[in-house]
Amino acid sequence: MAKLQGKWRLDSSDNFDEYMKAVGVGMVMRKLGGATKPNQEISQDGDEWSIKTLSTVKNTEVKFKLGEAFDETTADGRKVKTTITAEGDTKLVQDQKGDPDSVLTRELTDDSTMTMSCVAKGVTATRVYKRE
Ligand code: DKA
Repeated sequence: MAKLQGKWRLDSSDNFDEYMKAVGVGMVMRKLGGATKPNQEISQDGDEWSIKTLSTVKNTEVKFKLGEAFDETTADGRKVKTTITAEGDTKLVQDQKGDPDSVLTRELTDDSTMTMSCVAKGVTATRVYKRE
């Protein structure tokens, strides 16, 4: 059982507007994206994983097996080819190939904290989630 499983709520966010600009999100969506505090629900059933992200902007869900590429549509509508891998039982790395490429990393930094980094075009946003 991966330790990242469970329900998380955004607690703080740094440089997310710059990240959204880097991936091409327009101004109106950036305002909405910057204001909302998403919930994430991470679950695992055997080798089937799911990450649901619920926010006032859009609800998304990715269902995947570790290491197997799948088609993802991001909350802002980009179509990307995504592969998610685990590092130990405390880190998930979501590698999105698209225009542009981006990597979203979720890491358990203590029992009640998941730190997410969003990287594209050399720009990094850091988003801290707390366990609900
Ligand atoms: C998160 O889940 C952020 C994931 C990146 C989303 C891409 C841009 C969304 C624009 C509304 O905390």
